[in-house]
Amino acid sequence: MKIYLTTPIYYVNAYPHLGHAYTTIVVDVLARFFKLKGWQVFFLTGTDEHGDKIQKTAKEKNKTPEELVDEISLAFKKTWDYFKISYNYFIRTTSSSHKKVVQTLLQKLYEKGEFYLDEYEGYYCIGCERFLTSKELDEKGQCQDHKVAPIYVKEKNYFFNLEKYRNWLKYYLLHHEVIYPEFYREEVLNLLEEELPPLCISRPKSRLSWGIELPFDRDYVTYVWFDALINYLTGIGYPENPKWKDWWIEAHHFIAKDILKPHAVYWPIMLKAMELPMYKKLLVHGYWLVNKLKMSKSLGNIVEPIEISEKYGKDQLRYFLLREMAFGYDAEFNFSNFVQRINADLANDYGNLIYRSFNLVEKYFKTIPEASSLSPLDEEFLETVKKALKDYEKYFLNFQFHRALERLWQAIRSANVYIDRKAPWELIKKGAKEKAGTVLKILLEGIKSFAIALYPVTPETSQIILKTLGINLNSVTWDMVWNFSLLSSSTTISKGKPLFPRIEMEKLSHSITKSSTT
Ligand code: ME8
Repeated sequence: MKIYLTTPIYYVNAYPHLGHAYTTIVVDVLARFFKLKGWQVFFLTGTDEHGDKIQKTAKEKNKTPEELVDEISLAFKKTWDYFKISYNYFIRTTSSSHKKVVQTLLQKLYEKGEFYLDEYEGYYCIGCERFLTSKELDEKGQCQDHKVAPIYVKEKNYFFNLEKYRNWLKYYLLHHEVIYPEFYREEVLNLLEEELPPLCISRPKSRLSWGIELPFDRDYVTYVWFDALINYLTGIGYPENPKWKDWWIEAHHFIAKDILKPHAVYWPIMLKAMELPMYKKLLVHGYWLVNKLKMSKSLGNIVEPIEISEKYGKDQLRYFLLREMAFGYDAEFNFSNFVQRINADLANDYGNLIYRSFNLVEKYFKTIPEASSLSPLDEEFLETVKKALKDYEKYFLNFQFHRALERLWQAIRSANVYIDRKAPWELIKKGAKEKAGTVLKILLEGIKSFAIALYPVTPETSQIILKTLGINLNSVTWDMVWNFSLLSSSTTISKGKPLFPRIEMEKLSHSITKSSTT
């Protein structure tokens, strides 16, 4: 089995914030999950480096566009490397390989007669890097996402007739489950009820020089979205690498709802016009909000992902992001939610289970005990864990991460109930050491299954847990979650330090910063 996973390529006009980290972490979690399941994974991320927005920011910062894009692209790469994001390739749209692909495809479309020259006037939002329709403006006539009035632009440009493909796209989306969650598909189908305005695919060099030159008219550069979307093809070696198509038909694009239209309307139509197959899925999540407003560089209410991870842990942040946001919907980021989740789920439920199980084994057995015959309560507990793991897997395959984690936590909590009901420390006091050993062996097997299942979400702590249990991460596969007689009795257990220390409320200092722009 193969899967091709992509994040958006992020604009390099500002440093990465928690919103970017969320999409990238979600894709990383899935890449790790599918690899555990033995799938071949190609994971692409990168930076979007052309366009008005970049040229404008460079000017404001007294830098050349080249200086700005090199600096911020590196900051994105460093951030993903800090989070040990398992991407296969980091694409930059200023690379010569990407420029070549864009120009080849533009030439092809031009020769097919897909572009025409026309005079255009309209309202352009630099934040969105696209013309907005009147319906997309708020009551003050401003862009709803960026809260600024779009600028009026009138110029001669090349256009692409989207309308020609509207009925094809409508039919395609109605008959294929491409967009998830479903309500975004509905949103796109609604959009397709009305005539699509032509897409302006060029910018005159006299106004914008920072872009890829149109191969058929050197007075123009390519519209940044036309350039950016093509990264998904360049990233898998299109057209030279013969394997590109095998990956392409398995393409899963992860985005937030801000860029639904370019991905669900422009991109499918571009592919159709280029006579290339459609991608497989578009997975759309909501916004991280701060006080009900979208976290964004333009609004200056951003949370720094590295800063928060340095303070509270990378796995803690990954868990929080995946557990707190219902994929598709908006979620509010605030420190009280963050601390509550970490303390309740990670420190109390999961961390305590591990610490006390390891502690009891270290104290009374030193090595992993053997299980003797299982009681109905032991069997029942293992059954609970198996069922939760089945659901966890199912929810993961449906991209419902918060549900998956919620379900797994039911099993983690029942492990805590099981240990309390069985009270192995009492059994030892009563001289029933063999029975106590069985309980602890079952618990350690359960913990092993939790650690494997959670490896995609909390890779660093899972690795520590599995190492303590004598399992080498490189040999781990998803199927091991079902095996409850996996652990070797020759493994010596040492309890180590608590993996998820409680966060004390009074120590809390929050890091919502004013602005992330350079
Ligand atoms: O749009 N909540 O780049 P971009 C959740 N270059 N996710 C968020 C977020 C928030 N508050 N803020 C940002 C672009 N994101 C184009 C994409 S792709 C061919 C070109 C994430 O830097 C989310 O993934 O504005 C969103 O779609 C993306 O960052 C936008 O990043």
